[in-house]
Amino acid sequence: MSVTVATRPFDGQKPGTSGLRKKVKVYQQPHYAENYIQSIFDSLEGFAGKTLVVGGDGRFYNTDVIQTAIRMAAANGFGRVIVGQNGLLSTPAASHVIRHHKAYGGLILSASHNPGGPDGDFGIKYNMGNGGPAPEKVTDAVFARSKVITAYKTTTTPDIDLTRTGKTMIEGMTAEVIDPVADYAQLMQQLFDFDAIRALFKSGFRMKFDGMGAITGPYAKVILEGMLGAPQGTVINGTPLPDFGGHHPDPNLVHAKELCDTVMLGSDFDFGAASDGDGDRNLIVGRGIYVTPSDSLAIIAANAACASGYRTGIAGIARSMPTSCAPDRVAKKLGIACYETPTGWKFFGNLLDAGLATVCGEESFGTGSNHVREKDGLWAVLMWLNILASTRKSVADIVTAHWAEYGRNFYSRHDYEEVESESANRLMDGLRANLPAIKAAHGLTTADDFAYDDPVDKSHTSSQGIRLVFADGARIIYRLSGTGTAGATLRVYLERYIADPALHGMETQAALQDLIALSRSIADIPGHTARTEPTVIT
Ligand code: VG1
Ligand code: CO
Repeated sequence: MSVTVATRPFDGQKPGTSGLRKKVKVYQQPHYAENYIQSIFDSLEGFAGKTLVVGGDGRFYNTDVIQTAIRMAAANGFGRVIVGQNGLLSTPAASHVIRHHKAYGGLILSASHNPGGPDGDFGIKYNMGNGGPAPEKVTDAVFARSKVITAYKTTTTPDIDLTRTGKTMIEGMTAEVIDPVADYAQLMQQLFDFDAIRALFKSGFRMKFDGMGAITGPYAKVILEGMLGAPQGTVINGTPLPDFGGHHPDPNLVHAKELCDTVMLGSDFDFGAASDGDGDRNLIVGRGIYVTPSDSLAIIAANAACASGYRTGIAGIARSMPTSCAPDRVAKKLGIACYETPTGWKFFGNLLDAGLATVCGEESFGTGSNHVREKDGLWAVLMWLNILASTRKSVADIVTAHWAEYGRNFYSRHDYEEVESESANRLMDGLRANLPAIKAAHGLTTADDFAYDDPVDKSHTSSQGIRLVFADGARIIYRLSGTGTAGATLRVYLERYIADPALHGMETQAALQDLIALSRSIADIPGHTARTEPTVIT
């Protein structure tokens, strides 16, 4: 039976960079998830009888909210819900399922790289019929609705069985449980030369893939060990666990240290990769080398034609503003455009839909293409495998040859996590107020607060990060994170371009030393945050 439940608004249901992320404890308050889901449905039109995709990264509280979402979809008039078996769907797989099954949209339950478990984080994100994150006009409407909501619709039906694939009827709506991997694996097979990659593994090539106890394990096992013939055991931490086995599922040098140490410092493996909580990020390492996500995007763009799905070339590249300018150099050489967008995958959707960009990326370990409308961790890994299989070169050789051809953009991000929100805001306000003085004092070519005009829908987005650009092209960028759930995180992005190959072997932090010192003094980071060192350096 459908019922209407009276409720009262919660404060702060404002979606951030990627959906509404809060502590699990916040989400566990009665009506909290329901209010937010109803606010989403109330902000949409014309979905009666249509299909909604629902899935998540398997973290604690995932299946509870999935059952709630299914009941609410039925009561709100959707005709069908497609849900991943056991409530699982990686973010890129969910994006593909939405597109493949021509769904109206989808709910993705994840807090991505944030830790999980009863004391961890949870999140809900709405994706549109193109498979991509809802644009700001939709997320703004959802937030506005959440402030005035008085009731939500649900049903009194029991939980459905998520453990078996098949169909169940709920109040006239079909709930269809599907294999979360099958559609996605098939898509990957269309994009990449699986025969060439199989031959690479046959020749003795060895890799490790770290699923970090999160969603990508089942996908990696089916594709790498199953379809591509990588040895059993290639995938480590491959079972999705509610608390990610205690891992912080953020694939970077700090949180994927074991993998990095094994592959980069050892001699047994040619290639290493990892993915995050919801499967949209990727880390790429080779023997003796770590590939920055910005370089990875540039290298993928330069070599995309190795893969069958991209053989005819790419139409354009898009990168988020703080991502290094390495991809711009590739775009220039290819004679195609490189778009600079604000942080967050939602800004790539229009460029991909309009065919202006084919590959996109962010410095935060996110890379992807027009095959879905999310960043895609395994896609990047398969693209690298395809490049390695076609060229039969090592990761280090590919990267150093790329630098020799284009020059090297030394790049690092310094995060100051969980600083007091007020101090972080004061720091940013201080920078904003002093931009002309900072520009004059350091002879900068640009000192501004980044704003973006979408070339497709003409929407305008402001306050996307303070940009300081030096005469030689070096950059310091300051942003506050929009995905955290405790205090504020100040992100400082540092970049310097060096053309001379004789200097490309320098250690990154050493190459950026003076910029690092300037980043701290210009913004008075110690004064505002009482921190002298960042908490995480990537
Ligand atoms: C971070 C990254 C951003 C990414 C976002 C979502 O956002 O910087 O590039 O798109 O996370 O990624 P912020 O606002 O904290 O800097 V995911 O994999 O957490 O969905
Ligand atoms: Co993610």
